Amino acid sequence: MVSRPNDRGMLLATAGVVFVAALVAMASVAKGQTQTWPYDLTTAGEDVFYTSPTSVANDAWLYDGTYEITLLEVTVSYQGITFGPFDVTDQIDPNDQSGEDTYDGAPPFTIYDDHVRYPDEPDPVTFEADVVMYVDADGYGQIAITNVVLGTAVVDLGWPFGEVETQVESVRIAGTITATPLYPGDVDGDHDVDLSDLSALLAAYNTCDGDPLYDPAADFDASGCVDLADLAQLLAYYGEGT
Ligand SMILES: [Ca+2]
Ligand SMILES: [Ca+2]
Ligand SMILES: [Ca+2]
Repeated sequence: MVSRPNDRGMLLATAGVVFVAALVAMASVAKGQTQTWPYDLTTAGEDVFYTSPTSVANDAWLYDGTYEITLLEVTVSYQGITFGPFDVTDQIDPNDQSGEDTYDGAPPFTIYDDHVRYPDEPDPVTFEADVVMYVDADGYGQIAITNVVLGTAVVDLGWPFGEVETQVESVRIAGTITATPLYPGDVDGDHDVDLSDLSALLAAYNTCDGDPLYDPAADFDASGCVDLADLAQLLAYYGEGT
């Protein structure tokens, strides 16, 4: 007996392929309000923590998250005298200085989680710590810098000391974290993907910009037409937020 794939199965199989492309360009996905959290933390060897003063909506099923380090400063000591702060921002590996990605909701989700060591082994350590940046379940941005090790750094202190090995006394790190809630598949903007959204998309199905029934809210990838790519995205997220 030959089994024949039904139409729905075919559609979903096709949708799965198109979905990958749809994810790449979610140009007109419903978005919540972006939260931008500036942080400015200094450690003299102790663990330091940051909690954002505001929260991002925690009901989304996808988030755009970024982090950026805009300032890295160190103070050092030599023979009991403190020097600095020295701006060493330009010594951050560009790959570590900023990052952007999308994260599955609902929160919590982690934006950055790494064991930082500068410089790399086997050089003697200047700064070492576990750094975690995340959005907690309530939508607040959190940073934890723990297991801090302040080591030594060769610094040119000028006359009369010249270039000497100093002890790192404190490290200051400042920058921003941002989080934007995304509601892909939500046509009517009520933060779920249900039958109303499907109906709205189907009402605009196979229309393009200029057609009376074209609905830009259903054209998730902003391709100018409401088509299979958009339907695929809606189906991929169907039931979210309900
Ligand atoms: Ca909806
Ligand atoms: Ca709804
Ligand atoms: Ca489209």
